[in-house]
Amino acid sequence: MTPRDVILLGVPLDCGKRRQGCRMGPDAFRIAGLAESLSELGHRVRDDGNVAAQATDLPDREPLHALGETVGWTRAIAKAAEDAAKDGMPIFMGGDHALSLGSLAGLAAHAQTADRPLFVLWLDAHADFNTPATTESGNLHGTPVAYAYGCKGFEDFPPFPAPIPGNQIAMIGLRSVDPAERAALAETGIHLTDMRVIDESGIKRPLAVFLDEVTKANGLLHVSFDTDFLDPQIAPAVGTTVPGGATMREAHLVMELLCDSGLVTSLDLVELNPFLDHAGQTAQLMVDLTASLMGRRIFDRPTRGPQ
Ligand code: 4U7
Ligand code: MN
Ligand code: MN
Ligand code: MN
Repeated sequence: MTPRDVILLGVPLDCGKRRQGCRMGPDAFRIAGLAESLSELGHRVRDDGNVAAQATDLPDREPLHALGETVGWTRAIAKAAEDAAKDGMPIFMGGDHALSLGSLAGLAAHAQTADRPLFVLWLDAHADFNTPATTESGNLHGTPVAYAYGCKGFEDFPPFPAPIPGNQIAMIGLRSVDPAERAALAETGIHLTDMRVIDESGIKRPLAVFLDEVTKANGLLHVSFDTDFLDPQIAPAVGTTVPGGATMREAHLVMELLCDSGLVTSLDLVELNPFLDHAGQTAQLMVDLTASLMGRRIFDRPTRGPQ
């Protein structure tokens, strides 16, 4: 893999749901050696420290959990994301998945300036396609894709710079989708790969189809990696575990195919809750998978796509 300018951004955001602990994520990723693993692969790595929350005077509103705080984070992260994307490949070390309200907004603004379409690969057990109007839990970590797609209901948030069309979004790993999300997704053209498809025909094909579209459109590709994409048996440090997730081998293959494609321009690592981890096992696994995405391999093989 061609050496990249990697910019690590810690985002100790924990307000996207009620259960606390994800704010310890950035330090867990650091302690598990993310920067060192990427440097060893030949990348130029810069750790910009942690993004700071931005204050807002927006009042909270039932049933939404921590609306004001989440909107503040969204502004701060969007600014940091847009700036970092100019300099290289940002990796956002979360933090829960509300982080992506900000990373997607900043990257969409960057893509607009760069005059390239932004594609999003959502690796997650969940669709995160609720809106502040449809969410039953009130947890805003379940909403970032709806925000990026341009759904109604986000009036308290900064307007999304350039909403992302459904055919530029792919979700892989789905196994917990709320009824309102299912209804809303049906109209969108978002590429949906649930665990049944993966069980019946493997994880490679849906990914390859999507990556071909990114290539054809000369798109930017943001990968949003929710730790709960993985099966809880290998990744226990997650608040919202759903059984039946991606195996080590499936996840590893996804990372290797993404690496071969040479298409990934930014990455979220989210929903790791170190408070629930067993001796750093999940943090280490996320770091190892990121290293595979960034070029670590067993043997060199001929690769496909631009490098
Ligand atoms: B995550 C949920 F109801 N859909 O909205 C909700 F099942 O970032 C879960 O993917 C959201 O972990 C999960 O609260 C958000 C629920
Ligand atoms: Mn999830
Ligand atoms: Mn998620
Ligand atoms: Mn979760």
